Amino acid sequence: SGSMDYAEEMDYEIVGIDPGAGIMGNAEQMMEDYDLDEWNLQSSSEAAMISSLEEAIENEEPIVVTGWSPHWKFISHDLKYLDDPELSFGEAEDIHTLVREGFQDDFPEAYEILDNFHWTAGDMEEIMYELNEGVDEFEAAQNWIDENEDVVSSWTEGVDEVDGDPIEIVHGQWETDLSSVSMIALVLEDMGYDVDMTLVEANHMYTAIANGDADAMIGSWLPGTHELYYEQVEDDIEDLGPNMEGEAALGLVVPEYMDIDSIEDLKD
Ligand code: PBE
Repeated sequence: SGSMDYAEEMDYEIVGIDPGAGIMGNAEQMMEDYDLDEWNLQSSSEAAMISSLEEAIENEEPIVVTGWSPHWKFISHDLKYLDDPELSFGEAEDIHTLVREGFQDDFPEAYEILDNFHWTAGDMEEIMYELNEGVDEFEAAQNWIDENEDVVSSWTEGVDEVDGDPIEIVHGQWETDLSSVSMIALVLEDMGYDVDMTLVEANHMYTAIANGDADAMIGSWLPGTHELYYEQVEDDIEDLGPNMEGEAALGLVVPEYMDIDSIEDLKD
């Protein structure tokens, strides 16, 4: 069959990202759910996944990657998610803001801003798109802030400025996180905070906040992607709820020109 040819052309390889990412756990579950015994999930990084994807597109070759939204790859390329009838990758998700216990007492103004912080996938993609164009993350984030003063002031209105208080935000290496964290760091710095952004592995974002080593994270993908990480620290953190609602998604992503529509089609 056609999909069998694809499988051989792809060496039965699904191109993943960093091993600690939640989506890699979903992808392993997916391989069990669909009995894809012959397939391998190749771990790499977001950057390596993107270059494999772009190389395949260049040559109109088949490729299957672990992909997610919001992400600029859907703006720059004609891509589709494969249907996932077993819901191995879950359904549409929210992205939550989490803070450490005691953060509100120590930094009430920052707490209020983070509690108010709420935006859309379209907003995040505006920053991501510029990152992809080679714009520095802080410049891209500042451009978004300048164009969305009304949104930003709805988070900061009535909140007092502070004088250099230090805040540490932990984040993952994905461009999704880089875009949002650069933006919120600039907003908090404009309010007088001294913000430190620390890049860590996905599970360490959660433990850092639970043990008080870090103050906040704004990239908690729930209820599915980070479920295991979240459950382990749930009682030791404060969840400020979604900063983006129902617009985050993940799954297997392929170029539009591929003649398959469902993960089940990889099985043949
Ligand atoms: N992601 C992007 C991350 C969360 C944000 C979907 C690649 C993951 O843990 O899988």
